[in-house]
Amino acid sequence: MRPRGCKLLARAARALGNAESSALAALHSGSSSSSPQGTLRRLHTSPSAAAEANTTTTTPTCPSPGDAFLEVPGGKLPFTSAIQFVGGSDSPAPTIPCYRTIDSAGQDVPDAQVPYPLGQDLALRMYTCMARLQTMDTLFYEAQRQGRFSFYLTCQGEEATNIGSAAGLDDKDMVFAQYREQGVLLWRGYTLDQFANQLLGNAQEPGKGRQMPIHYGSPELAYQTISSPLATQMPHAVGAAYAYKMDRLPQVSVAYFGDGASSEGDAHAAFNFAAVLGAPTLFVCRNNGYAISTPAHEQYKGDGIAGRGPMYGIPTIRVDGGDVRAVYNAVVAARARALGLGSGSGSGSPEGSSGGGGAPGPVLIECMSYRCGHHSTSDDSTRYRTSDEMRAWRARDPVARFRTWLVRRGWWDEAQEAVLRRTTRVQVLEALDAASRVAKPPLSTLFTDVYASLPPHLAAQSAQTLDFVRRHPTICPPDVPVQ
Ligand SMILES: Cc1ncc(C[n+]2csc(CCOP(=O)(O)OP(=O)(O)O)c2C)c(N)n1
Ligand SMILES: [Mg+2]
Repeated sequence: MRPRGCKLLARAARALGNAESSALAALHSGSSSSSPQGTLRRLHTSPSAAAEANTTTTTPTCPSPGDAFLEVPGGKLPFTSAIQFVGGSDSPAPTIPCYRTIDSAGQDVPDAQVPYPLGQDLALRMYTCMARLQTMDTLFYEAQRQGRFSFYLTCQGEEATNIGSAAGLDDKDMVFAQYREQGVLLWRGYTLDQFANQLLGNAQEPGKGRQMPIHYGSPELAYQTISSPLATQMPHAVGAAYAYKMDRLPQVSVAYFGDGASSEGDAHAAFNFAAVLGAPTLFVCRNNGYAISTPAHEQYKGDGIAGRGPMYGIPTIRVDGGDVRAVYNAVVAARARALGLGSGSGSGSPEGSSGGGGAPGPVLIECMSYRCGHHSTSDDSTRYRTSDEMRAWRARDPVARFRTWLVRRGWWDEAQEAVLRRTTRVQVLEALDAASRVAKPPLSTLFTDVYASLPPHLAAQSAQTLDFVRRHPTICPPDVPVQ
């Protein structure tokens, strides 16, 4: 633990109990000059007095055990005689560097650590999923603009973060996503029909249209339903991870969150609980530079989100979120760490321990990227950022970058690209058409599925609503059956 000045001493004094507390109080009142902790008293004197005291006070050569450290319930604190503030502009910590393995031209970064290399099959599976995700996002976005459903948001610019992280997980690891992680679902096998059904809120959608579009959820794919209020998923993820730990299950939970969500109190509570409980949660921050119109530099001081990890006692890594191989490697390594299987940075299979062992606990991964699209279909980002900035980032398209890497290896070519894009386009359009032909859930389902049987007050509300709609038939959209 590090000294944090007088405030901490005061807290420590309270924690230590009466005897030590009065001794510390004496220190601060200046009634003790013989103790080495007399140095603390000098913190409260003027600089010249302190200089004088320095010449007259003798430092004991062999301090008694109680004077070597300040022993507090949380550990041992070394003393200092200097007024030294840490952090902020007084002593900024060095910027945490960004781990990458493929450069912006799609070439291997020389000497990059790649403990979990991508074989051809895995690399191609990851790439096709990224490209399908990009095409799906583009078409769903356009369909929303045509008025076919009410809301959409893309993850353009963050495809590598979505797919690299999803591929690094075990498919049973419980995902608590924010909302811009549709690639994780796609990776796990959520079909285009399921996406389209959810977006249109039809009767085939398990949520029966009671959630906004993009609020996907799938128990079969270990993907908790999206919750609109930011960061609420983060403490839930910690709870799930703690349950895994208590049940001795070899799973982690994954909390995805944005740079904006990280300002919520829930994010801080989640970090602290996870660290203290040793809960195997992977905190995957998608730092895409914006929280709607709020740029990252107005969101936080300090070294981004990664800078917070060590303060909570959480092993942390910052990754180039546009480099899918870097994200994958970081997540596989982090998963091993979280499960107490060692440092995770050694060689080995994703499932295997890299040796060493250790206590389970959370890991924080900050993926640096850029939100290439508008926040959502309700936003126009040209109002708050320049077209030059957007153009520069779109030129760094993570999908194109990985494609170049694959082409260099002879694993992919233009003809394959054209087929993939064309078939995905057809499949997305077919899924949209099919979903549009499915009836909407009956209005009566508005009241079901919370209780096993409808309690009297909800039964009364249901009857009243249905009666009202029958008397005013135009009030309900024509494609929504009443019963
Ligand atoms: C508690 C809460 N406050 C505000 C909002 C409104 N809101 C929705 S998305 C968003 C921005 C979130 O930004 P970030 O976490 O960086 O995610 P990104 O959209 O960039 O992926 C805000 C402020 C909300 N949904 N919940
Ligand atoms: Mg953001």
